[in-house]
Order: sequence, then C-alpha cells, then structure tokens
Amino acid sequence: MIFSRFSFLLLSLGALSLNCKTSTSQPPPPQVVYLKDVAKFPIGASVSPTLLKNNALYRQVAGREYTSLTCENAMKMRPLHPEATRYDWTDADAIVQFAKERGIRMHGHTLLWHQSVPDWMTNFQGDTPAWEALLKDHIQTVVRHYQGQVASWDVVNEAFNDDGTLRNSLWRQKLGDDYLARCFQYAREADQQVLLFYNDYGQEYAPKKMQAILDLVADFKKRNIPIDGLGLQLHINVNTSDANIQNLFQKAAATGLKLHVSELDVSVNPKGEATVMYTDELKEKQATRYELIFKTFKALPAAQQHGLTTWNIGDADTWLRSFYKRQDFPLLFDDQYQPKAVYGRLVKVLK
Ligand code: 9MR
Repeated sequence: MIFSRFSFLLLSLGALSLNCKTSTSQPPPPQVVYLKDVAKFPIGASVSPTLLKNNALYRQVAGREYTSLTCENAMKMRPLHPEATRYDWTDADAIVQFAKERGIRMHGHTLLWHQSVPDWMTNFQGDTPAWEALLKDHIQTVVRHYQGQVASWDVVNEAFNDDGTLRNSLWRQKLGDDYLARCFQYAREADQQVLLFYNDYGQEYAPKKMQAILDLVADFKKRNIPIDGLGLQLHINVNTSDANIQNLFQKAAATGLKLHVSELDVSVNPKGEATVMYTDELKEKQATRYELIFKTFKALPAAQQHGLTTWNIGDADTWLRSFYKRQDFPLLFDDQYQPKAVYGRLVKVLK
C-alpha cells in the first residue's frame, strides 16, 4: 500500500516534468477569463486619454477586457474643435490608435450635444445659413477624419427633455426643430458605411422621453432619414426597478434598430450622501442591476446587439464622483483596477 502510494507520487512527478517540458513550446493556458473572452457581443468602456497614457494598470485593463472603446470626452466638440479654423485631434487620435493596435472597435461620441460646446461656437454670430454651415462642417469634418476607424457615431446626444419636449438647446434655437434629421443626413453624406446612433439617458425612468425617441425613429423611417441605432445610456442606480429596465429594452428593441448600452454605471449613492458605506447589501443590489442588464442584452437578437459599454473602467474614474462631488462605486473595477465580485457574476452571465 505504502509502496503503491509512493510509485503513484513518482508517476505524478514524472507527468508533471513531462508537462513542464511540453509547456515550453506552447503558450500557457490563460489563467483568467476576461470579459471579452466570454461576451458574444461587443463589450466596452469609455476611456480617458490621460489615464491611457499615464496609468499602466488602466492601460492594461483597457487593452485586455474590451472589444469596443468610446472616448469619454475626447471626441466632443469642445476638445476636438477648439477654434473655428482649428481641430485638435491629438487625444482622440491617441485613443483610436490604442484601439487599432489591439483590434478593438471604436464607437464615436458625440457629433452634437448641448454641452461641451466650445466658447467660439456659443459666441458665434451669424445668420441661419451660417449656423447651418458651421454644424455641417463640424459633423462632416469629424466623420471624414475617422472614416474607416470609427464603426459608429452618436450623431446627436440628449436632444429631449424628460417630459418628451425637444430641449431648447443652442442648436434648436439656431437651426429649428428639424436639426436632428439634418445632422443624421450630414453624417451619412460624409460616410456611407458608419452606423448612426441617437443617444440619450433617462429613457428607463421618463416614459415621455422614451416615447419622443420612438416617435423620432418612426418619423425618420417614414422620411427616409438614416438611423441605425439607439444609445441607451443607462446611468442607473441600485433602486432602478426591474420593470423600468425591461420596459426600456422591450420598447427600444421593437424599433428593430441596433441597441447600444452606451454609458452604463450603477450608482450606490443616488441620494448623494457625503460619504457612503459600500455595504454587502448595496453590492448585492448593484450586482443584480448589472446582471439584469447583461442578461436582457444577451437575450436580444444578435443583429441588434451593438454592444454594452460601461462609463469608464474603475470606480476611481467615474464621472459621478467629480460631477456630483460625492462618494460612489458604480463600476466593475475598484479604485485599484481589481475586478469586483460583480465582475465574476457577469462573467457567469456572459458564458
Ligand atoms: O463623463 C463625462 C464627464 O467626464 C464630462 O465632464 C461631462 C461633460 O463633457 O460629460 C460626461 O459624460 C456624459 C456623456 O458625454 C453624455 N451622457 C452623460 C455623461 C455623464 O454626464
């Protein structure tokens, strides 16, 4: 008995050394499963050029987890078009290059928004045709610059109020109610292939806004205005109801358009307490919100799954902390870029 155990040990050691020999000629099997290994649809995050450049850990996670990236800010009007006759492509190009080197798809965000408008545009003096020319030039210059490098664009971002009325933005004031349609037409004229999205938040809690977006889609289809997809931002929180999430996906999917969960994060501090304990209970609630969204997205027809993008990577990078000046932990990676427990649960959902 003792002898047979001893010989088993020897045999095992022999097998181990054999394995060691063969493993030198072959790459070792991957130790960990990353999101992109298990997701059957594009999985992404928005990224910052500064962090990509200066933070090795951030760069590593961005490069290994995702199949789609969005610039959190770098492709917005203000950074990209600082003066009337000058575009600054530096930061956005660096992100596009990062993605290209790793075979990662780029989603463009955003050609037109009421925020992040450069001062020279806000102060621009001109008649309606001059404003129209400014808008067309911006959209077409940016779309052409990234032709073949950006797969899809948020053409217009957040044009509706929660009550479903058209936001009285600079663009509406200068160009009239139908400016949205012309933005999509200008983008299509500049690039026949790129996918064109309308992107907004709050469709899960504001039924009138959701309806306004569905009406816009129906109107575009009737008038042959090009639109390929809807961006559902999904800046939600631990209290967002199952029904709201399911209703959003059901209504959006019924348009037949591609869907992009474009800016996902799940706040654990929606009331904005100065500090918040990230308790097990909050983690559990947050995980179930994430799971529901991943499961619902996974169940969509493949042709409608444009992708699922979180709004930046680690809790340290979230806009919720800087914008609301509050503590929050809304993402899948912690402040040190370690995957949180919710990450493991989503890997299981994706498998
Ligand atoms: O996360 C972005 C933050 O860093 C910027 O300061 C802000 C203004 O440009 O925009 C934030 O991103 C927004 C996105 O572009 C559109 N949907 C809402 C996002 C959060 O405010």
